[in-house]
Amino acid sequence: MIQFSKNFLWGVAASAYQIEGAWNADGKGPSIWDTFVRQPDRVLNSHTGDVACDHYHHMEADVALMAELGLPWYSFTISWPRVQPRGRGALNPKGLDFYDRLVDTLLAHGIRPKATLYHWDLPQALQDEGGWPERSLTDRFAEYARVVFDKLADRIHLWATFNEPWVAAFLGYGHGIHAPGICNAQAAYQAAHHMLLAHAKAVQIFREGDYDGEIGLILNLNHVQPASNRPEDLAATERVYAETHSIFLDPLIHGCYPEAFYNWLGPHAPRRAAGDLTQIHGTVDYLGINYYNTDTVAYDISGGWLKARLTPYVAPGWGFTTMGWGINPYGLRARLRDLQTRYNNPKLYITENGCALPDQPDENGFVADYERIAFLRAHLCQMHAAIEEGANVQGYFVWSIFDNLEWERGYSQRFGLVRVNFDTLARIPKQSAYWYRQVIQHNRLEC
Ligand code: PNW
Repeated sequence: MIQFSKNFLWGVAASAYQIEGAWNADGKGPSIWDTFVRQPDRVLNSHTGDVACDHYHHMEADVALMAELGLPWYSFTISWPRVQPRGRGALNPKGLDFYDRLVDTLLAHGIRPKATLYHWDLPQALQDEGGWPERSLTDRFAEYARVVFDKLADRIHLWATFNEPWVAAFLGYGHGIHAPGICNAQAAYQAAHHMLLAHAKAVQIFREGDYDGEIGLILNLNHVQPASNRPEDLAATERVYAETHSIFLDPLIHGCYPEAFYNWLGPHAPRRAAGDLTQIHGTVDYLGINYYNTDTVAYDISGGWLKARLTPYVAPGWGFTTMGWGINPYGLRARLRDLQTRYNNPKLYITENGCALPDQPDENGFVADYERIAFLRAHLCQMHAAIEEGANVQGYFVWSIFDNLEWERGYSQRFGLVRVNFDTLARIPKQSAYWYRQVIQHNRLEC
């Protein structure tokens, strides 16, 4: 039996583009995802987020359902083009009002809000100016952050600037898998650097504005392990670690850049202005960690600019999720221990953890997802073991409350604790939702 501390935060997470729908309602401007999903063959089955779960129009009922499921915290993200349709200047009062009502509805149901400013849906108008490789976007982001803080920070006290800047920069600008679909290594590193700088500017506004609460950054830190002890495999693993961890964590926490890695990258390394580092250093009150899977890394001369080949690692007795990701609960513990030793034991929240599985609904649409329960239980047990070993983890959020649009994979992946029928938009809690309610209620579980 493992027991969590009295103040441990329990919640669920979702993101704007993946659930809201209402893509052009009430004055919302287009985002790079609205553009991307309309281009041929970018998204599986040409699925779009035009409707998604239509959370925008079901918000009140959705919050009532969260309350029924006993959820103390809800982590959502704000769509920049809903608030500021062109990414600068004029605000869209109806867009801001949606988040205002969401926060009030959550609080009225006794659910605490956690908000993220950027989960990949950049206003298209800013992409037309060059997108994240353009340094001027850092000031646009800071302006947007101030607007949102002014409206909502009286009631939201837990903030994140960016969700997974690695994904936004590298899948968006480096590999072209996500919007805006650009393949340019230098652009990706430049975008990542600008996201860090934009983060720092927003945090400065938050701190100087004397808003009450914590602000941090969310990173996807999957576990990576070398395929062997051969020096070339160790070096390849270190490069993957550098791209996913060090380029963000070294400046944020140690106040330095991973220079050896940037030298190795040569022309792909980002341009940095004097003073950027000072501005970025020390700008997280906490780190959000999204953990899903583990990869084994081998040196491979054909392995892209990192010269690395990643193979999913599956822990003994486990298998793959429908994403093709290897399940490895021990990887979560290893990640947390690594942050403890390499990055001064920062305050952490697990801001996403969960799995996409081949859910089989019965004739009533009910899913008895015991595999998802096993996945979540095992990860909670490993997280708890890391806490016992000294990792400073203060909360945990399941990805996700609802089945939703899994980006380039469309609706083919089901991550929810609640099943969504995308024809009728009916929501039906799965077995895992009831299991999670019990865990939260008792604040403990059997490992
Ligand atoms: C995260 N990768 O995405 C996101 O924050 C969510 O929006 C998403 O639905 C969830 O995880 C499940 O995929 C990731 O390629 C996407 O390493 C891709 C990667 C990692 C995280």
